[in-house]
Amino acid sequence: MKPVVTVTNIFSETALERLRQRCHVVYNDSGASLPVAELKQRAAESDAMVTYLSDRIDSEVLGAGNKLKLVANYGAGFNNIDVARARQNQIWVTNTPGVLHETTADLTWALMLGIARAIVPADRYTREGHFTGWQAKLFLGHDVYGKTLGVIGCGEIGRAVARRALGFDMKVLYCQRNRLPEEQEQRLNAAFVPLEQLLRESDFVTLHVPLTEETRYMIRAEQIAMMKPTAYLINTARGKVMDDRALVEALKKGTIAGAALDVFENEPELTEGMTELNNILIPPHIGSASHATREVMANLVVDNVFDALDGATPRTLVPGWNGG
Ligand code: 8YV
Repeated sequence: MKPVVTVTNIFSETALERLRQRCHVVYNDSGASLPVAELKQRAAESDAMVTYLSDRIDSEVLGAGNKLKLVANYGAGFNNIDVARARQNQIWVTNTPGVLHETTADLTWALMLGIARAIVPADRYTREGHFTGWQAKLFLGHDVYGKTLGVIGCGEIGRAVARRALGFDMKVLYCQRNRLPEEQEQRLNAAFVPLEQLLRESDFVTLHVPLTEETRYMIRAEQIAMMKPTAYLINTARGKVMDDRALVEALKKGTIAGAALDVFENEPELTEGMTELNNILIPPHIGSASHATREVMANLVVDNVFDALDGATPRTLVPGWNGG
């Protein structure tokens, strides 16, 4: 009998084809997330599950997984999964590190440039037929080149963002729990500073921490108030790292110049007042959404599934699973 693999949301066709050669695949291609009862049912009947950030794989779901060997999350973040419980139940948990950081860094830069140069409102202005001739003060923005970039969380994605700043001749500040090795700091020309200093001195503050108990709501009204009135805040990490209501208030009052969020505190819901603001960009969580990256992510997910079905340790276990 073929092992059963549930894929809970839209997946790559080529990766699905690979899975189907060895497994019986139960595929939810509806575009909507599975309700909890269905996740439990799928956990009970599957040998492996391919899951997404929108699936809450909690102790109840994991508890139902009698023969479940692996939860393979499609994404670098895995805050949707109760990893401690999975480990207790001897269910492997994997994510997709090492393959989406460059694409997410590209999006972060698109957002920085887009918000600083008012690309979206300027585009709308032209489309709506308001462009009647060149004007010296039309959509004046702020420079990115030569400014100070503050990177909060200098893991793979944060470092890829910082590396791009070299080409923009920016001063880079970073903060995180542990300092980077000196050689990496030098290569990025980045200075390790306390959070407060980073917030006070940066023109662009960009968030790249995972969502953990330590980082939950690390950016609130108090932290936003430390930023320069001309500064921009970018979040391509996780919504709950920030208090979005405090951000909306700050943008209304002009405490900071603008923000760009690819992720939201109560995703997919938006915080009240957000869509009325002109100084915010709000794409729908597309950090890793390039054709090539999504293919590589999906194939890494399948590699992990095959590892587990072969009885080997999956190649990209999440850090917390084996105590790392
Ligand atoms: C994923 C992400 O596409 O990698 C992550 O953590 O947020 C995205 O790249 C998303 O998690 C879908 O599961």
